[in-house]
Amino acid sequence: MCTDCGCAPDAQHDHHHSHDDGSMRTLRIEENLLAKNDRLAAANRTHFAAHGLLTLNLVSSPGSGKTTLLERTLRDLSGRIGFAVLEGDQQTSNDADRIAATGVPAHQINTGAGCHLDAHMVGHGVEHFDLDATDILLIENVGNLVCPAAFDLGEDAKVAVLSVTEGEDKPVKYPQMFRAASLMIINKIDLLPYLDFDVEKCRTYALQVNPGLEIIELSCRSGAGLDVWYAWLEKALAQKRVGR
Ligand SMILES: Nc1nc2c(ncn2[C@@H]2O[C@H](COP(=O)(O)OP(=O)(O)O)[C@@H](O)[C@H]2O)c(=O)[nH]1
Ligand SMILES: [Mg+2]
Repeated sequence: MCTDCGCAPDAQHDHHHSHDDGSMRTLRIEENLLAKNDRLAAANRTHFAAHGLLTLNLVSSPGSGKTTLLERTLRDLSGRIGFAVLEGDQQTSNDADRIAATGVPAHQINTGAGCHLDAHMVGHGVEHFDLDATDILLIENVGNLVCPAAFDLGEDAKVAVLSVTEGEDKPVKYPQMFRAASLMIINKIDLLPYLDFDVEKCRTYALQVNPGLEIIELSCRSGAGLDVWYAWLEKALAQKRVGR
């Protein structure tokens, strides 16, 4: 179990320790923590729905290109879609500064020792935005393929970003994250000629853990595939508007 955040333990871990009183107590605290988060996430979802927001939670390991993808997206689309961005990192406001440079409202949340954003942080984070002027709320989670999978923030969908420098086996090594995601973006495809990353194998692994997963290959550097990502965003926003 992750002692830092109390994220969902695996069944094997439970079994090994379920006879130990201390571990049972830890497990209960962890269940309470997740139940509390789920309640706050539900409140966020209601709040976001009242403002007609499409909310996406971007998750990945550090360095996959989440902030770069957001920068490109905002530069290309913010003329006709209202965005707001919440940035999660343990320390620094580097990413919020990068987003603010595009002219889009951005707010940084520093989690300190924490390895993920939670619904409470996000609920307060959006107090910095005019949600009536916002169509899409983008949340960049703390770089980590484990804990953010367990914490619902009230988003419509998780978008997992995997860069080709990370190896094609990550979806099967970190299945909870790729199971929780609706879309997987394979980023940095401009680097494919220099690597032995097998895109087809990556797709197969990802669909093995989540058969309904949508997959987009792109490069924030060359711009290849960005049109497909933009079309995905526009479609998700249109579906959200129909549901209003
Ligand atoms: N070659 C290449 N580098 C990229 C691409 N996207 C992002 N990067 C680089 O990857 C590094 C990490 O990007 P960043 O957006 O900070 O990742 P984050 O930690 O997921 O937010 C930076 O040096 C980016 O310039 C890409 O498509 N191709
Ligand atoms: Mg970042």
